[in-house]
Amino acid sequence: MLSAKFDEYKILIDEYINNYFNMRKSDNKSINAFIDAVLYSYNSGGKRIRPGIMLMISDLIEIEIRDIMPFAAALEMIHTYSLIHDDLPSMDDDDMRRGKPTLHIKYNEGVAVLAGDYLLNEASEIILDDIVSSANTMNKLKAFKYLYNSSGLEGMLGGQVIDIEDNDSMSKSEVLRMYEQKTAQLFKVSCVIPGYLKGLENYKIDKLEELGKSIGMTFQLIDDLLDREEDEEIGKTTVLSILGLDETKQLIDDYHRKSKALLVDFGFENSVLSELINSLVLRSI
Ligand code: GRG
Repeated sequence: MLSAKFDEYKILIDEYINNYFNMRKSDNKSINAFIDAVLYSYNSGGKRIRPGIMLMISDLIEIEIRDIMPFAAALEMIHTYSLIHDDLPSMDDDDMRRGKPTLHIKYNEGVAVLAGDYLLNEASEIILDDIVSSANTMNKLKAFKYLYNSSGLEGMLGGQVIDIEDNDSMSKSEVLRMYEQKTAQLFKVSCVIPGYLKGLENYKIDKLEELGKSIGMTFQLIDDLLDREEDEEIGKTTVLSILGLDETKQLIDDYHRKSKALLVDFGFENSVLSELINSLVLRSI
């Protein structure tokens, strides 16, 4: 069980995003119905791990909540868009997510495609609105660039491009690279953006990036362990199918140890972030 502090972060994020989208409603019924569809997807039970980590690190290095919130919201918007598009018939073709009908099932494919586009668009607008009206412009622009680089071809989107290819013949390093792009890159964003906003030196940014990678890889490898039977049935190539159970567990252990060592480096070992990393490994959240 995570401490109540994580729930407080979740509540902050959810209030902020719901408020943001509700403010976008107008006197146009179709637009309002579309925003409700986006909110259906957003409010369908996500864990908010990525923005949660961002807020935890911000607290630890003393970033004001009002400065980090647009970035935390943008990150969760991009994550939500990726899940909506990933569920589409042309991608993973999933009817259910988080125990509820996916957006294209509840509404239709057109709404789901546009909802993903809209979330990606809004993620940049929410940050730009903040940048034009606040100080610390250069650090915020660096953070903005990092977010979009991470969600694009060199990050999540590129990982998805590789994943939808016929990937039967992938080597261990190729699958790990694909995981790093598709999953770990957004965890790097969670860790690195507070560092940019604080104006930390490059070597500390690099360490935060390593921390994000270790958390993200741990998260994805455990996801593979949990989905093992299902993936075997459909013959999906994963790290497990390439490395086998023992080596995958060893890899999880290595990444977990690495993230704990990095937490010690930063003096974050007795934090809610440390609890979160442990509970990811135990999958108790
Ligand atoms: C469509 C450009 C594009 C990319 C999609 C992230 C992704 C790429 C697809 C999602 C499918 C998937 C299994 C990704 C691996 C990462 C993962 C396990 C995502 C689910 O993250 P959680 O558990 O989701 O944090 P919740 O439901 O808690 O928000």
